[in-house]
Amino acid sequence: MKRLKWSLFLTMLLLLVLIGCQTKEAPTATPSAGETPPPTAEPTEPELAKELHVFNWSEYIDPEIYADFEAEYGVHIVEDTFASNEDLLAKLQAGATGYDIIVPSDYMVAIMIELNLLAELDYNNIPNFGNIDPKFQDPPYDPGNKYSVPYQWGTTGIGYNSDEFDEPPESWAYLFDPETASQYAGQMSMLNDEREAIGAALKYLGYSLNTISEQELEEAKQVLIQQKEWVKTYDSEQYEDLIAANELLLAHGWSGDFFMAAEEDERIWYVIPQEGGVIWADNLCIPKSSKNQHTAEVFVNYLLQPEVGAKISNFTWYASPNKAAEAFIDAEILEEPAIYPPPEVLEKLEWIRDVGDKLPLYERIWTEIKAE
Ligand code: N2P
Repeated sequence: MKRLKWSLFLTMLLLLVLIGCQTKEAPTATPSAGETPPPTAEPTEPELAKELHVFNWSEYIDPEIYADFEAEYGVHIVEDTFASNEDLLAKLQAGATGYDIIVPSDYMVAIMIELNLLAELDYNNIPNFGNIDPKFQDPPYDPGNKYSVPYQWGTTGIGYNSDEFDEPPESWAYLFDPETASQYAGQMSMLNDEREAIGAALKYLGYSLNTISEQELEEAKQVLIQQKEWVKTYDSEQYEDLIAANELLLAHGWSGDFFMAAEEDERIWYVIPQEGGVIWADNLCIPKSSKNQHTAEVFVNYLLQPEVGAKISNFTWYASPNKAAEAFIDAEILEEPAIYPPPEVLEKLEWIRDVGDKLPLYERIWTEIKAE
């Protein structure tokens, strides 16, 4: 009898435990029922933040990825956008603390490391880092990838309305040479970006876009001031739409933005000037001020899955540093030489570098150009 009572008690206890389990919220760190778990290893720490704040360039991720991540992990993503590395830095330096993920370019990663603004990454939470092409690992701007994971890479050149050109505008002269550029007066735009705009003028003059020569920078300044007469707008976020709207014929801009717009309007195309342009890589970083470093790392690891990496490039039309993603990236993108340039073109491209204590020279020139 005693034994019967005891086993009845145990059965009740078991039932209670089972009921308790069912009413408890589904754990957020595991895929929901019915979904196939991602193929690669998952970080194991349990507690995830409810919300993650991403500070990104505009139109730089397929919004479905945020929704998919939320469905799988229960973490809602809030995105805010910036238009230049300098804007991003200014925001952080002004004390913006709410961001968990930011996307600075190469040279800006170096500056932010120097300024102690970035958190060191815990790679135990980012096992998918191994998917990154070794060519993009251990970059000079962040040796050992202590603070940054490459996100997308691309080039800076000239986008145009191909209906209006017999030949592609394959030279910076289309933007700067008085005889050529004046034909497009009021129909061209320049990136609203200090290093990019000054860099383009330096390239046109045959100089390095990282020059620290005051003489060369002064020449670049004169070229940009003269060009103001023909420039309709300095813009980094909608130049491709302005071509589509027939407001611009030429725009200084980033490769993928034009190709993305070309999906809707096939007149739009992009060319890397023969004098050479800029090659850049944007990176996922976690500001030191983030209170959700673990969740941010889980998100970075999520983005590094092959299919997710491909989904990013299939949306942005930028090249991926994720080697494992290539199997899922559209052939149209992988085979486009203006997105994945051949070696002889790559050779002519230059990275923007941190110019250290010469930066105020660039800043002063940019302010003077804009103030003219
Ligand atoms: C995306 C802008 C790409 C960022 N719209 C260039 N670093």
